Amino acid sequence: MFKKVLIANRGEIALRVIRVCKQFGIKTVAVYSQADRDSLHVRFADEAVCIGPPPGKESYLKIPRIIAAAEVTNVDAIHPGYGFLAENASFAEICASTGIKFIGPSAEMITAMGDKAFAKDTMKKAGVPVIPGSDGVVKSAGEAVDIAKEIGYPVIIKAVAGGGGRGMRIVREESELENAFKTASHEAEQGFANPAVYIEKFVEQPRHIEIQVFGDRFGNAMHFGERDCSVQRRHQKLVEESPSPFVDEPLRKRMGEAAIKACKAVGYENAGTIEFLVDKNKNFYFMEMNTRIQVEHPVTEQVTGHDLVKLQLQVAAGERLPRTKIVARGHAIECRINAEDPANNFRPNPGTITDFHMPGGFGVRVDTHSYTGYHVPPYYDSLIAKLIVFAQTREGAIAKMKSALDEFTIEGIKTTIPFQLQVMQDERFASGNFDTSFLETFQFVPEA
Ligand code: MV4
Repeated sequence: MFKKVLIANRGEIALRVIRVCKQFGIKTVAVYSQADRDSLHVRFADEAVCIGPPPGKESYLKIPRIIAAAEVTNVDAIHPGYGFLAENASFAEICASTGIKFIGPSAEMITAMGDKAFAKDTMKKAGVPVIPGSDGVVKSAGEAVDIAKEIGYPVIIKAVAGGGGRGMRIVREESELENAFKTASHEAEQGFANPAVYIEKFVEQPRHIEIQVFGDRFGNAMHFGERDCSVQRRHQKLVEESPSPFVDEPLRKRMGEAAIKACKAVGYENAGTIEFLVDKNKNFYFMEMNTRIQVEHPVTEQVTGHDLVKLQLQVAAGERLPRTKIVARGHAIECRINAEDPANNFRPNPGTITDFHMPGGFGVRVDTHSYTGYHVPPYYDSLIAKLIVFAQTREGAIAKMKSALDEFTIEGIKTTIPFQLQVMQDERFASGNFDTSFLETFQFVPEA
């Protein structure tokens, strides 16, 4: 096992990694920006190195500073967390060439899966179902028109370098296509310095269901079941759960097998997620592979009983994946508590938390870096806590989430808690009859 690990991240995920390191007796190094001097990841790590001014671009994204911090503290590995440099292939490459183990997949893998058209093509060749569409990049508007004629409208144009909902355009008829193609390509150039786009059939009102996978360096691959992430607003997930209320045993088996096939086809190492779109007829299609540990990983941990961050360290250190059969039991739900005002278009609401009291009890978990007196900085994402509940049934989990949200006290700033409380009381959510369009029609009542 590693002797010393640097955590190239902040917030709750930095704490999550530090805690696992402590269990292994691994020394930890935190890096922090000037805005995070009073953060818990700085306090709980054995050493801490300031890497620059508050903006992410000048600190948590500054590769040379992080590598310098790793070298002066003499670590043998870096955990990137999620966001920031977690899916930056050059960072993974520089780690490797400096003799520091990047706790995640190889740089080549990050590059391959970061090219969404290449990833899709790779999965198609491996026999994983993909959405009908272009074979790779579409070079001209004329070519797009021909492909759309074949697959039928509506279609969606996606940036090869996009992902997570960025750089997409839905086209409902041929007259809109040429314009949409040009704008999409232009936006992709502006946003990702890569104008390449591809085209596929637009799946109406799909569910977003993803499979947690793991690979080791011996070519073994396994999955830990699914997470339903359909409750999202403008591609920001607000509630996640496992298992999915929509997935029955045959579908679970098919999706799990497809995810393992995907993993093995590319020789994937470490934690990954295969994102699928699932239509109302239970057809599922590969969408993207995320090459990192995800925010919502705790729901999978609660139902499978496996510590996924611990497994990341073990696999990175060269251990084999466990041979135990993964059995999911019970039901877990996570709410992402953001410092945002749900009554004002989810506007970020940084500031000082004047009172912070966490819910507790059997089956209640809070992953957070917040505390009374903590200043939520305006520079980073607005996640201030993840509330995860676990119960034997979905109904029980919803009831537990309601009371836990109700008990959660955060004063001084606006949070998404009132919104999530109303989601928990929504009839469609309770029935499990929702898709990715759920929050578009959901009515939040601020004064309720
Ligand atoms: C789609 C789609 C419908 N059809 N692709 C959004 C995130 C990115 N990973 C891909 N996304 C979508 N791709 C086809 N062919 C609908 C979405 C989509 C979506 C997907 C998952 C969760 C929420 C979503 C919200 C809007 C659109």
